[in-house]
Amino acid sequence: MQYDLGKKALLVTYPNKFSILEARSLAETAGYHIVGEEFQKNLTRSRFGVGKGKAETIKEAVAQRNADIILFDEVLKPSQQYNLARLCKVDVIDREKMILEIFTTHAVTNESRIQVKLAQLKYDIVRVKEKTRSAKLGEQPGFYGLGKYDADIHILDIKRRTSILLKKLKQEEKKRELHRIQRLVQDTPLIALTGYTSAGKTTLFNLLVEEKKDTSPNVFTTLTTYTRSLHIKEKKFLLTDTIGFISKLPPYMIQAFRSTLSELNYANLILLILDFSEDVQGIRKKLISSIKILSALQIPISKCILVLNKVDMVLNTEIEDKLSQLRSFVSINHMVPISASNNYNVQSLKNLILDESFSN
Ligand SMILES: Nc1nc2c(ncn2[C@@H]2O[C@H](COP(=O)(O)OP(=O)(O)OP(=O)(O)O)[C@@H](O)[C@H]2O)c(=O)[nH]1
Ligand SMILES: [Mg+2]
Repeated sequence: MQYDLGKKALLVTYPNKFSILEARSLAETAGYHIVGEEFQKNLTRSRFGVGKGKAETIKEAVAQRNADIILFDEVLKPSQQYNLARLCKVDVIDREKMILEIFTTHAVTNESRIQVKLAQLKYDIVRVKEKTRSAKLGEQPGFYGLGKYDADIHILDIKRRTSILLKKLKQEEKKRELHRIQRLVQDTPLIALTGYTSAGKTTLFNLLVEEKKDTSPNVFTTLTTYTRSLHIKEKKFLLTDTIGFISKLPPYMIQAFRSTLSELNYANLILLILDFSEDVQGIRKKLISSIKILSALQIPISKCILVLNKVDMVLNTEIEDKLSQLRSFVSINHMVPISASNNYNVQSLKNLILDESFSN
């Protein structure tokens, strides 16, 4: 029997473990079947993203592996995308497009669907603008057959659709605001889970509030914010699960998901979850980029408890060493190693939540 494994893709990414694992996960979550991989240190060269020699190697690999598509783990300009596609005779999808494809299939609420559409329009407008620029310069007239008039109409249309969607998004935000006001009236502290995609946020959410939301090793399993009541001893909290972070997320996408992430702004306490089973370098990278995103949202790190999840996968002898290495490069008051799937040390986390919320 034939199984549909998705399009056969050749993955082009950076030659380090962190990029490779993340790119594979992105590609698989977007539904591609990886048939080959090529690695290159620089994916931002002007003509093809890679140099001419590497572009030829990619072309050969595509033919050899019979790939239908190239997944390029970097943001490409339309001209680079076109050059590489023409050389290799297959479509090229860049990192941004891959992320958009995943968002499109995972968005389930009104709000996240609007956000995804807005991000898609943003992606399109950048490309239409570059096409008209290149057309004016007389570059690649065949490909950029779009006349100035057509392009202007296209841009106007994108702007019109954007403003309609922004109005709809405002309405959704108003609904969210109402919930917030209700919460304030009830005076219930809000705790938000945040961190990299696949760190185990939803697994911890499910454990704490006895839910059954989807969890999986794929990236971006959760695209929608959920809030549930949480009781620790006699005290009532609200717990929110949010969309995960990913490295090199273009700023406009953070912008697009701002209203979902804005839950974080209203949280009294933030549980920043990291996968403690990764090596210290990987954890450090993710921690730094999480802190960057939080500061872009004007959230002070002092509001965070660092939750080091998946400690069941770390050797006992390594735990202390890893903890002290982490302490040496970030000054966060509280770090708690836990295992959300094994319910290990989760009680310490709950005690800390109680202490923190009373001290605030
Ligand atoms: N070994 C181990 N695996 C865990 C633990 N917690 C979660 N996982 C696994 O890690 C994977 C990701 O978990 P999720 O809870 O879906 O992660 P998430 O942070 O919600 O991910 P996104 O929704 O994609 O942002 C799943 O396969 C979980 O089973 C843990 O404590 N130990
Ligand atoms: Mg999740």
